[in-house]
Amino acid sequence: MCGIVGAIAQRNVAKILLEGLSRLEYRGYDSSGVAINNEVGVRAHRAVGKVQALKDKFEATPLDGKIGIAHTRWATHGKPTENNAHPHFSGDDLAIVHNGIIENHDKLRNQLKTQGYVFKSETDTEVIVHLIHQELQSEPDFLQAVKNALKYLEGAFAIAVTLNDQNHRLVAARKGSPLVVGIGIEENFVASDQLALLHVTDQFVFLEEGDVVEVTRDGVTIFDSQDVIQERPVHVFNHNVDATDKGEFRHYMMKEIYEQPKVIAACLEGRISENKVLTDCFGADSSFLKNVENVHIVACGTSYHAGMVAKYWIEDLANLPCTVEVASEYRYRKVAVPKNTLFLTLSQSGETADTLAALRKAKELDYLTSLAICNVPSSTLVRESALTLLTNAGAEIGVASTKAFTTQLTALLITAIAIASEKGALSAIKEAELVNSMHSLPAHIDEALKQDVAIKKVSERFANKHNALFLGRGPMFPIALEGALKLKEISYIHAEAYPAGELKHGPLALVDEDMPIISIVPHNSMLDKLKSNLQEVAARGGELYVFADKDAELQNAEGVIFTEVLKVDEILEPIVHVVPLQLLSYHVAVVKGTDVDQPRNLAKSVTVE
Ligand code: HGA
Repeated sequence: MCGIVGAIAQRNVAKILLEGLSRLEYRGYDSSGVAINNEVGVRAHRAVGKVQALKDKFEATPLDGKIGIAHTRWATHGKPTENNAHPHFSGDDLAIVHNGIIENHDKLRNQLKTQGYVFKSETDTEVIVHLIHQELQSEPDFLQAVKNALKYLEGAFAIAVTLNDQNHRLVAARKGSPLVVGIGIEENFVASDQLALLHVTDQFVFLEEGDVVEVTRDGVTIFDSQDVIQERPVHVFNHNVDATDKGEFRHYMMKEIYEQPKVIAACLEGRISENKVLTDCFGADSSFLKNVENVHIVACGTSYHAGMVAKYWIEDLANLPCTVEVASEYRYRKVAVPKNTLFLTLSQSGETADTLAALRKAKELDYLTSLAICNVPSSTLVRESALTLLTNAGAEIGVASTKAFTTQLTALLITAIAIASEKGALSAIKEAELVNSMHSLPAHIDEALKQDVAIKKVSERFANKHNALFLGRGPMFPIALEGALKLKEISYIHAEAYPAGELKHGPLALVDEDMPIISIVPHNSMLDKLKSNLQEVAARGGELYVFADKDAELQNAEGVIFTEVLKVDEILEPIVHVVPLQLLSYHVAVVKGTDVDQPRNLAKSVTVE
């Protein structure tokens, strides 16, 4: 989603801002812009499309100055046009960039219009800059004028603002959208996430809800939601230099698919011994594991699919009822909370707006405790949850989530086993068996990746397809959902997933020779049932793509395009068998020539509702 970068330095900030925007590209956006202040005034460039288009403008007409703000926009209010791209201005001197949605923008726009303000864009953002301008008419202090204006805003925002006769400071604020401060040497920065600033600093302060910050070259002053000055801890980011580098790979997505053995090992590290889950991985107080009687999982998108797999594990291993719900639904309904229910959220970024809102709602309800399974230690979700299990996947840049998903599954399996064990639902022998299996996960994924070439070949058959149907049973049904989501996200093929048993209740009507049906057929107790479902498809001329192990004896079945997958313990099947589907969607997207890492209309960290 939208990305913000702001900088104040003793050197020209143009390059810093443009590099920051490039580093935010992974979040998904449709246009970008920069405003830079100097003695002459504020000048801006804005461009639709890639950041490169903005860089081209800088090439043609360089801007320079020692303070500036920059933005990648993912349009929510108003089309992705140059006119709607940020920064937005009030008068000639006051500039703003904004991430979020101002919910009462209509009302504010009408009020401002009656006071003579002329709007140049269709964005909700423009009301903020005019409100600040209006405050400046009676409040000469820039910082105070921003604080005053924020009081009128409803909704979510992170903003950075500059005023040209105040070039010694920029003002930024956050409420509902992420913002970090980067601390440099005689230069300081703000950005939507720390990745945007790793080229200039490794020291960060994470702003809290309601914070307003004044950033000068020499320091940073943070005011909390009560307008009290706060010292917040400085975190040193121990980043992996490779995180924003594609290495030998053509796309981040492929790099991240191939990182899975390594990051799953990192996710398991310190969480399991030879034959047990180490319950202190949830923090000092793991008493919830014994006391939990129900689990509510709330998440969005791919994380929601991970939650759906976990439901099978939690009910099967721990014999506890578990519900899984998308956060945007959960947050707006009346929820009945049974006694001793664990509230479990899943989010790669930990900044997903709906998931955060769901957590805040849950904290008002009578839950046992809240646990976040998340990839970003400094995220709002982690900071606001009582307990955390980090997935340790490292920075995920590709919009289509891959390694974040398989590490979430790994963390969820750890959680399910820990609960089952502490509740006495799992014998020590069974726990040892499961944990032993988990130790072989990285090696299994390595093995699964060896099918890359075969899957690439299969993908060529999808070049002219417009639809696809994924089928799965049991915990492989959410994996079918995830396979369909991956395919639609990056190749724009309309894809749906069904529990295989639902086929004849509707989707069978779609099956003809143009409809590819993709099915992962693990060698488990559902094999024979699934084989019957596949017969139903074959009988209607559907093109069947089957991913199964040798023993499933489907390699020579009529009308079947067979890809062999590894035979693994049943509990690991969802984690291992999603890999061929990730590879399939990747190669189909490459065949179709789409933008794999930044698919159209999508954003990585969904920080707006
Ligand atoms: N509402 C603003 C900013 C959108 C945003 O934050 N997207 O992530 C706009 O539409 O310009």
